[in-house]
Amino acid sequence: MRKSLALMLSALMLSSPVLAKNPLFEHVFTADPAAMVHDDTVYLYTGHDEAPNNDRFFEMHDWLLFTSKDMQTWQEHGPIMRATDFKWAKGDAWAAHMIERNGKFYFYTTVRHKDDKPGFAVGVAVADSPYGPFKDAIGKALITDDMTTHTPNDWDDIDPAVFIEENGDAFLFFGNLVPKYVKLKDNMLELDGEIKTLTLPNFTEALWVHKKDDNYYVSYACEFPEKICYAMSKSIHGPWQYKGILNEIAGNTETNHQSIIEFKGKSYFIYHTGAVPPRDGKPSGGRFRRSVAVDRLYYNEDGSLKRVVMTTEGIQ
Ligand code: FUB
Repeated sequence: MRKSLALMLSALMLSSPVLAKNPLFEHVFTADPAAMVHDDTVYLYTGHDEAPNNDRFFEMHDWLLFTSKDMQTWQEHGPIMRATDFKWAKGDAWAAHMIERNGKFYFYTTVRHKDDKPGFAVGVAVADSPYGPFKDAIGKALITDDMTTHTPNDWDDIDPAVFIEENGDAFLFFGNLVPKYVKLKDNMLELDGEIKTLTLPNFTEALWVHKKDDNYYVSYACEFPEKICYAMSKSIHGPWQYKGILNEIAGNTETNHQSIIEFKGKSYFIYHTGAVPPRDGKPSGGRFRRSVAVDRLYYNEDGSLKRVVMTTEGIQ
């Protein structure tokens, strides 16, 4: 029943395909890309900026899904979930991460918790299909602000990113100003041990962990306005060797947030900018009206990363 609903949803494509260029989409504001490769398809989950202008703060209620089989045409599927689908959450559908394990799709995401556990929290939703329907997997937050005390800020436990080792060990990375990680139990729904910190220069937020050959990479938003920096290691537990800037300030927004994927033999860097120009009297992009973009990512022979060249043309 659930599977057929998912198939119906995937068949219900909201519009004709969007051809690639940067930013990818102009009819809707998208931020905090969380890309996943599954079954020859790129699933691009994004936050959804709905602020009426650029002079207040984020207004984000739900997460959107776009898919592509060639990185050049994108199909829009609409919202997969609202922040308030977590009954314990007040709202604020901030950055998320999707990962598949044993045929189930786990959506780890940032939301603002209700006042019994004030501050930002990490929740986890689960579905049998990457299209959903997603439901809160544990009926409570996985991480709450009171579980870490490294900063006085109530937004220091945001931006989850999950990495699964080849031996099946899964780790949840997250944090603002202080980067943290914790092992997950095999069920992906419980913490397995203490929350540890990483040492990463100029760390702000937006952790993303990936591995290529025998190198582990952690990339993250650094400084403010945010660039993307990265570090490398031979182990998921570090030590992490800082390698410098991977992507410069992305333009017309102080935040940045990246996904790194490998798809059909090529590597891609997916990020957001504030680069949508004013159109037909509609407000332009900016700090609270961001838009996702994609460019190629290239490795040097020693495994280090070449700095990303941001383009207007996107993936051709
Ligand atoms: O989109 C809201 C917040 O802005 C995200 O959680 C951060 O990564 C930054 O992009």
